[in-house]
Amino acid sequence: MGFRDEAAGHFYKALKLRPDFPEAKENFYRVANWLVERWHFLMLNDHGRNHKYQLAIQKAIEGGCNTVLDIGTGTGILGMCAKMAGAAEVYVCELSKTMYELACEVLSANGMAESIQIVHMKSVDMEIPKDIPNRVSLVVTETVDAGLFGEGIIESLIHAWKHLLLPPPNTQEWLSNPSQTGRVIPAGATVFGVAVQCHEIRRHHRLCASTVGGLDLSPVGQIYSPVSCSADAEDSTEPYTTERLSCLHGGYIQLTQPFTALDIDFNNVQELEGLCSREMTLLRLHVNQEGILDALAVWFQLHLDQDNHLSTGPQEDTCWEQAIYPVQSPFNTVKCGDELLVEVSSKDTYLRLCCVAFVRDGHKFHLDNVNKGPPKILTTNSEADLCSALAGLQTNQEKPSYNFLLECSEIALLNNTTYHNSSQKAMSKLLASLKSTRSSQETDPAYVLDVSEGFSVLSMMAAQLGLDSGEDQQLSTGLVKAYSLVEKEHHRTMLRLLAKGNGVPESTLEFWLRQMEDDSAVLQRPASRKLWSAIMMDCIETCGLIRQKLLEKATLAKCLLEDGGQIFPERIVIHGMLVESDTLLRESAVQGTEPTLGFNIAPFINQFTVPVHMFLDLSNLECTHFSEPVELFTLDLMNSTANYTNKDVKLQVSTSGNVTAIPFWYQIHLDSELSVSTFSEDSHWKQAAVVLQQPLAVS
Ligand code: 44T
Repeated sequence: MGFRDEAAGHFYKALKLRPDFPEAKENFYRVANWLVERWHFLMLNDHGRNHKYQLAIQKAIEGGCNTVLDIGTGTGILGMCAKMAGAAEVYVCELSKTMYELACEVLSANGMAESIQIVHMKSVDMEIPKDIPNRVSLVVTETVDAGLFGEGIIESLIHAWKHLLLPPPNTQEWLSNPSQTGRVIPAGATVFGVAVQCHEIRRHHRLCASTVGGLDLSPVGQIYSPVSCSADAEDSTEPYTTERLSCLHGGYIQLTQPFTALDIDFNNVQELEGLCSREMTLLRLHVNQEGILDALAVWFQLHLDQDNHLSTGPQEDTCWEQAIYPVQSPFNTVKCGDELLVEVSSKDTYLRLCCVAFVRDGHKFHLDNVNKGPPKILTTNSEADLCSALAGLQTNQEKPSYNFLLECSEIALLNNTTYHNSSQKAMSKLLASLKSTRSSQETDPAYVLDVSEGFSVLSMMAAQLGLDSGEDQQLSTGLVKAYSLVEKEHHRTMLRLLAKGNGVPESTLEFWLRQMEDDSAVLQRPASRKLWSAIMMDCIETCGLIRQKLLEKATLAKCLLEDGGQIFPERIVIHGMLVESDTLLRESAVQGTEPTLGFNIAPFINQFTVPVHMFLDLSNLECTHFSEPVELFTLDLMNSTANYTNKDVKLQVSTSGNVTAIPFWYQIHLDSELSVSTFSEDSHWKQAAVVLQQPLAVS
């Protein structure tokens, strides 16, 4: 519900009461991941970056800036740099409660609690003299994300120039008092971009297959990801995701030369204001490589001062990710010699890059802009939208066109053909076996329940299988009656459209409300003496962890199965291996015993170390393997009463070195023959890893 601090507090208490209680531990880790984002560790471990900021700050203070405000201080590091460099007055502000409290501890531990004044607020709410006594001569800040402006640096700096900073040199105010000038570190930035083809990006933002598990997907129309490049100012959606391009599975191909998208001077308030008010600029890019236009990738150079620069480029050896602006237009094959038209704008918090058209042989082809004009996107629970979509279904219009917004992970799920095709096979085997054991007079359909927590078409797939195998066509419901717990109204609409388009009668699929208070009530098919023929569960979360309460649910599900009925999957085998990975270490804790830029920070932020990493892409993790993958554990969903407390696994070490982590993933056994891995080419699941508290030397 968003009450993260409170949640963390309660889980922490629970953990204090019973340190080995696994649910409390897991929940605490999950919130700790939000409270202190993992990039804090990356940044503090990035000595190159820390050192350049330190040099720039020292130089500014030696050059006469002696009052300093650090906006978004995090652990307090830049503020402490300023104090050490000799600034007379240092103020720091931080809007996150957890980070503010952490910074207070760090300042005390470094003996600067008295000499640095810290406020828990957003810089744009600060006033003089309420929050700081006077205007300052230097603002330092690293409130930049992969897309540069996403943390609100433009708004913060406009406000700072108007209310918190001394005037810049060569202005009216300055002329009246030339000894007092203000400036900002970083002084400015240059933003670069490149158009790329990248399958890994594509499969998270657009549908790549026309059928999955035997279902024709075309009846749902266009599917879009929420990451949209619309240049509309009112649009508040995030226009980009982030990726480390150099680490993307399958790599990427540049379709253009890298180009400069924007140059911005943070010391020029008119320029900052101009950025927010001005219309977009149109860039023309020359395509020099034929390919599929999947995204624009964006990075930047941060000019701390004239001598010190930081780059977040894909070639750079840093912790930075690049901003990815996916191109979602259905027409997206570009050829050498084409010209791409890209709109660059920044009216709200975000820098937006939008591929609007390409020019080929003198003809201009517009790339569909998702958020402009019709067709309409169905994303909300708006009754009106849904009614009109369904009404469109009833009439025999030629080809009604709908747009649906799905999460990136939901799109990747639909693109996971292996998973759906295997599930279809497993289901069809079960239906065949049920049919052979049932008496011929029996007319009841097979009852199939899909308890997936997110979007799922498995119920539809089962319903369609019922039709295919049903020679007995007078049965209006087919041989399968499917129930889905899919909750979101637009998901349901999509399933209804799929049903209609795939010839599945409406009565064959039913939706159920998930009842919050009582799980057991959900699973009990009301008013029926019959039991479930199949219960389908999505056991693994996209992040790579097993769903909470999985075995409890499986136990319950088992009791509600008819004779010969089945839970899908029947079994999950957890695989893992021993590795050494510096990347994982750098993301989990401040490393080494050396103080960070001479400051004592590590012990404080490291309290938020979480030993389990989620959302990993193992196929691209830089690491040394010390063993083959081995089976660690089996969860038997058809016999969930087995005892799962502890197990030792012996494995053979293949190389000498220090084991620092154990990545793990799952083989999902749908039945005794069919299985899919969560660590495969088209997996929509990410992987996870346990990072050891101490490296383990092996030989
Ligand atoms: N992410 C970069 C770092 N704040 C962004 O609460 C870098 C992205 C990144 N406080 C991969 C790697 C990396 N007033 O604690 C945060 C935040 C705070 C403010 C007061 C304000 N106006 C603001 C704005 C932000 O500043 C801190 C840092 S901001 C984010 C840094 C390794 N992908």
